[in-house]
Amino acid sequence: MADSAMTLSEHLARPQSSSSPTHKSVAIVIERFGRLAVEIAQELAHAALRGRLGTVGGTNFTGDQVKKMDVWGHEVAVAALRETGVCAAVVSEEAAEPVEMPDAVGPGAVVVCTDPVDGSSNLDVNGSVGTIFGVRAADGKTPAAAAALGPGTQQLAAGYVMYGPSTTLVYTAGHGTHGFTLDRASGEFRLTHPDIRIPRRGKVYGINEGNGHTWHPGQRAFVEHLKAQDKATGRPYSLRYSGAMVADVHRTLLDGGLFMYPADWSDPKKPKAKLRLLYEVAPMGMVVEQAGGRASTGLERALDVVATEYHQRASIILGSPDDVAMADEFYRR
Ligand code: AFP
Repeated sequence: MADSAMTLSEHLARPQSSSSPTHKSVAIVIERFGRLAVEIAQELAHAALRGRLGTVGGTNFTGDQVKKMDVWGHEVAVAALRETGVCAAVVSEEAAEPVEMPDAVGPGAVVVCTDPVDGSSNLDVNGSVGTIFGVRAADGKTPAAAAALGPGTQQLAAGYVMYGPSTTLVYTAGHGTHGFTLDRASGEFRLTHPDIRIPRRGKVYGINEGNGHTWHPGQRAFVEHLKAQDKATGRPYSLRYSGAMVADVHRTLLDGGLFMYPADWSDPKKPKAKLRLLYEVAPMGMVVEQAGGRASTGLERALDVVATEYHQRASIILGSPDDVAMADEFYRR
């Protein structure tokens, strides 16, 4: 990486970006996520030394075990977004109700949906975790968070940070998907992956196959198809799964293939998804689409799923466009 590579702040200030108040707010929020990521990366690196691993005891309102880093991540993320002065509400994985920020009003105000520390079951084993965010325009109504409800197509921007061997920030504001790597010496994110284009087809699929018995028949048949041997069509695909959506989506974005978390169809009248629509499925769907990929639930485009609740769940099949199209075909059979 050249030291001269563009910084995240420079990239966000490019002249081709719109100069409307809302777009300025989007740039402020993404830039703030960059600075927050430096803080989170530092804390993750020292969590074992500072007694920050493990659970706080008990589960959150969605029934997940709450890790100490989840709580800490939520608090620093909310404080950081409040400080921007442009964020009117935050929908966070760790709070049952959105956090309203009435001081941020005006034409450029935005609403942010985030999972500050996603994949937290990886924390205690020093695996990769991430931060995911989606940004929407506040519509001036009260409560401001209600602007987060609606389809994912309403997102102005989305992105994630991956805390792995290096800290990587990937974002889209609707003009392609761009990746930055943290230069730890200067604390700056520098552009290392400009205008990411996902391969049309991949050779890898990522899914929690232990849940196979609960899947929709089309999903089961599709995974069997990926595992079948056929040299001409590049099968079998290899399986890679980390347990942290950010790490699995990042690999898929760069190398192609699929990341999938299908719903549990044990009761076909009430399919139950696991991942959260507002701060997992919709942001990642936008990032992948802006890189030329596709994101589907198997039954519809993921970005068309309308959120009616803040912590709504949705299934996801995202990745290389030809691979996702093939998955959709299996669901239609
Ligand atoms: P946690 O933050 O509770 O670890 O959940 C992570 C996650 O929402 C997503 O990042 C992973 O892809 C997915 O769950 C992993 O779920 P399984 O452990 O059920 O495979």
